[in-house]
Amino acid sequence: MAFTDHMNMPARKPVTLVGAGLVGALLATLLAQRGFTVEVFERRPDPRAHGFLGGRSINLALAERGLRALRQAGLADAVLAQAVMMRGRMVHPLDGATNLQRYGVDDSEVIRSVSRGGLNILLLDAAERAGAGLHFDTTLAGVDFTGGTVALACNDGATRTQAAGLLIGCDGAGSALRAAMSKTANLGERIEPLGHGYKELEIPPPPAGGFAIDPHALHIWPRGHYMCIALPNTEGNFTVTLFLPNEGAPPSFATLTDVVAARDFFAQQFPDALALMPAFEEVWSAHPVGQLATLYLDRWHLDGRALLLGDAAHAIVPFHGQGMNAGFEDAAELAALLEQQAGDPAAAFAAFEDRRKPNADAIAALSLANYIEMRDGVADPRYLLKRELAAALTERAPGYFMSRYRMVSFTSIPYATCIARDREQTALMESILAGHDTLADVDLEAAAARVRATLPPLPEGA
Ligand code: FAD
Ligand code: E1W
Repeated sequence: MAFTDHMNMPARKPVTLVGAGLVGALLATLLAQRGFTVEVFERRPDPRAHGFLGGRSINLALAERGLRALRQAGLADAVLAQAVMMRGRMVHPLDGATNLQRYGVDDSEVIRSVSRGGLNILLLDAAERAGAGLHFDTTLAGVDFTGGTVALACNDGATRTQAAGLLIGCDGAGSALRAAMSKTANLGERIEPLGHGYKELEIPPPPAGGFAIDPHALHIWPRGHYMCIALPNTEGNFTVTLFLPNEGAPPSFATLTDVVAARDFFAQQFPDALALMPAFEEVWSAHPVGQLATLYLDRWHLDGRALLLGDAAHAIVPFHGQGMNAGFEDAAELAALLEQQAGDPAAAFAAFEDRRKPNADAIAALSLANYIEMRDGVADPRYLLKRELAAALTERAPGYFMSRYRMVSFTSIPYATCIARDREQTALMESILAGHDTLADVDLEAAAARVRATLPPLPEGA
């Protein structure tokens, strides 16, 4: 039961948050800003004191959904000040003839490259300013759901037990809270490995300064069953990521048995990128191969006791650059629900799962599909024709036609709605293109009129 009488506010249970990564630090900020008591426990040392130890991708693409959540915390401008704008994808075919494909209609529709470490530090500072208590070098080791306590292991080897508040897990794909919850209830956990891994490399700034390649693009080297991408950093370097099958016919990580084979592979397939990586051997040898998988759960919460969000609830493959964005959307939604239903966390958790789960499933599917689309590079003529028509309809029927990429990246239309809307638009485009091999003999004004007559206006969030 929710009370609105402020003199009789229901006691707000203190929040015990596990994980001070990107999602945990933002959620801590949003909750503390709303007056919640928040204690955060993070396994790693404080990156502000020890230098950032983050693994995985060094740079991340931030899109509208993530930015919107940051705006709610009052942090958007500070983040944008340390981000690099990316206008589109720069495709690098093997013959070296690059071309920039714009993401949006103009520079209001761009994504941003941000440093994971820098963003984490900014968010930790914000959480502390808002009043959250941050405890580093502290690992969640177990939960007693009956007694309502958590076991915390400190780096010095000591373990302490303390009362668990409202337990919220932002502890990533390998979530310890999820493991603890699974001992009490069946969460329906399913992990689907992609079978492909990734290796992070680097293009440093040229000796004369500046950037070695266009800084205002996400670079993609599509090669069929695998690809490289590069995201710019404010310091002039690029984080390059190779995505490649783990096993099987060459090339795969299994067949790149040593750094000589790796250089050989790059010389054959990514000669322009290799030419910009003077320390290729060192970097290749220093960085492990990361694994990619999709995590599905049937349940994200245990009544009003514990809840998972971000990667802990729905880790996805990175090919749409939406994992952090989705996690930030989670954090904003949860903060709003907990504020509205402060006296009834079980109801807030259930509402959160109801609203977010269909959208988590949707972005998981979109991200898997985007790997195929990205690495294929040269698309078939039918696909190109559809893209051409989509561009024409975007111009002629704004408010009614928006490509799936733009809906995902530049709006807050729920991910599941993006898929449904895209299906309707695609069916209509196929009908418009029936019997045509080129746009030359398609009446584009009539096509746009048909779009406006057939489809409802774009949904809320656009
Ligand atoms: P994490 O960032 O994993 O944070 C979890 C935190 O919990 C960590 O700090 C960890 O130390 C801590 N922790 C773990 N266990 C415990 C414990 N037992 N006790 C206490 N603390 C614990 N997303 C995008 O939006 N855009 C991109 O461009 C993008 N690119 C990506 C590229 C790659 C190669 C990969 C792998 C992912 C990419 N992502 C991207 C996804 C993004 O990295 C994740 O979705 C995001 O980091 C999830 O944040 P999180 O806070 O949920 O989890
Ligand atoms: C983005 C790791 C990563 C991050 C991304 C994207 C991609 C491919 C990858 C998807 C995209 C930004 N994408 N780019 N161009 N078309 N789709 O938009 O974040 Cl691999």
